[in-house]
Amino acid sequence: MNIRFPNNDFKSFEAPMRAEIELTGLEVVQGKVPKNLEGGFFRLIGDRKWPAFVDNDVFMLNEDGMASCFYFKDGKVDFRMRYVRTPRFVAEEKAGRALFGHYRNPFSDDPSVAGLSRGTANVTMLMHGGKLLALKEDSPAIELNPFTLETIGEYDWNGKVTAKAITAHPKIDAKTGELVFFGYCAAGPATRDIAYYEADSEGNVTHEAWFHAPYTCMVHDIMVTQNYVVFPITPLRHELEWIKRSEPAFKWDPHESVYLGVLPRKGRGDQIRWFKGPNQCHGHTVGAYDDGRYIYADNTFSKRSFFHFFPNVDGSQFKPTDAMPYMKRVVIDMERSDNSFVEQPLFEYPCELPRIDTRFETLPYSFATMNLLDVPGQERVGRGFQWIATMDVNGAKPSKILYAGDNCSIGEPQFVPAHDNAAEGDGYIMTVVGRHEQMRSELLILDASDINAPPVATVALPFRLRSTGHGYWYGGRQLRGETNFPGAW
Ligand code: V55
Ligand code: FE
Repeated sequence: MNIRFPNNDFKSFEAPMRAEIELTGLEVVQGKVPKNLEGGFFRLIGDRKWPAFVDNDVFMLNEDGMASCFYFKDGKVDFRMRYVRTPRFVAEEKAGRALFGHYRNPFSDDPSVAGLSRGTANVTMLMHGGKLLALKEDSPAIELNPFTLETIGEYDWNGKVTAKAITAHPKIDAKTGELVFFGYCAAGPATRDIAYYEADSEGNVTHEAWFHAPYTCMVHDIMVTQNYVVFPITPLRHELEWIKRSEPAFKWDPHESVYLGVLPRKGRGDQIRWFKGPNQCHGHTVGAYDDGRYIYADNTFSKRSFFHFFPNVDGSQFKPTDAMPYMKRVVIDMERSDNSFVEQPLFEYPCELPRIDTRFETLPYSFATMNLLDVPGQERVGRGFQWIATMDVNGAKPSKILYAGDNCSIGEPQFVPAHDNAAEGDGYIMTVVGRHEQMRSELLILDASDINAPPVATVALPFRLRSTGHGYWYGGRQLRGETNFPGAW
């Protein structure tokens, strides 16, 4: 068989790497790596090992997960990158070709893999309860060794998690160290069932609740506060009939409403309250908190789905600019009886991949970072983002924007505190820059208070890393399972 990737986005800087890498002692080409940083900056990269056997694959969501990590100790940085051995990867490796077909469509698979998990483990890497998990919202979690990135296998919290799929965006309660997580399509492909779980700071599941969404859709992220969990139901709809008819598994519905399902933390499924709002698409959560009565939940929203390859349900055309996400604050008044919510704009430019200082997850916060999609007067080239920004969601400090440079892409910023007791936003930003002309990538360590200052350190890789979504810093004590609280080491 001739191994050949189609000539679409799988080319040039974004061509699949298909190679696993172990490189100790990365070159620091500028500045100095702070000595007290001990831990790992993990990024889960999608990287297809075998070309698709179906046409028009939604390549960007359907690539094999490649776990990567920059390991920090004593001012030195090592790098490791390994495929996640999902059941799917193992089966395809044995066959020497792709066996799984279209994104989220089990009917398009080779009959030899019927019933096997379709998960690609390509979205986020979570460290909680001493376990490193590679997550993808359509399948069970996969446990990895946090130091070698070797795959241990599927993880179901000692049999306590029966949902067939687990979100890639759990939240860790910064006050209690509890893990708040869920699965949608939890009873199987395209089901309306959502399962909500909490685990204590040791990783033991302490709560489970099930309920039905108003309609089946992609539920990519959640908003979690000290007292509430908010599930965003957004009209990127998902129907079993479409899958059976070999149509796209997801379609944008321009007429359906957004529902925000609010449960008290550790509440029962029948306690869910649905707040309803106008048609738009929920992206990622920034941060969220509550004061007992009001829930403040900051998110990105676009007029329609960010994923341009998912068509409108009625076949109607849409404007590409409608897919541009903007950051907004949703305010839910739990004492209001009409089940509506209000929204306030938070930032002027289109942006995605928002993050916060994770020591403030579920708590009142100010500092946020993100990638920008567009800055007036500049053109976006290539696949990756070209800017990162820092901002104060309360407007107390001016926002800052860093341009990665011509022919460069820049990844999701990750805040790392300067030390465990540092004030909110006092520390570093780690982000990977792709230098497309040189076909190489660099890890930038920036001063979080001034991302435009010369980097604290620039760590060079002698190869390129493909653009990816999410990256997470876990300190050394977290990696060793000694704590679940985020910190510098
Ligand atoms: C997202 C990413 C996915 C996916 C569903 O960013 C949603 C959103 C890379 O895979 O399967
Ligand atoms: Fe995401």
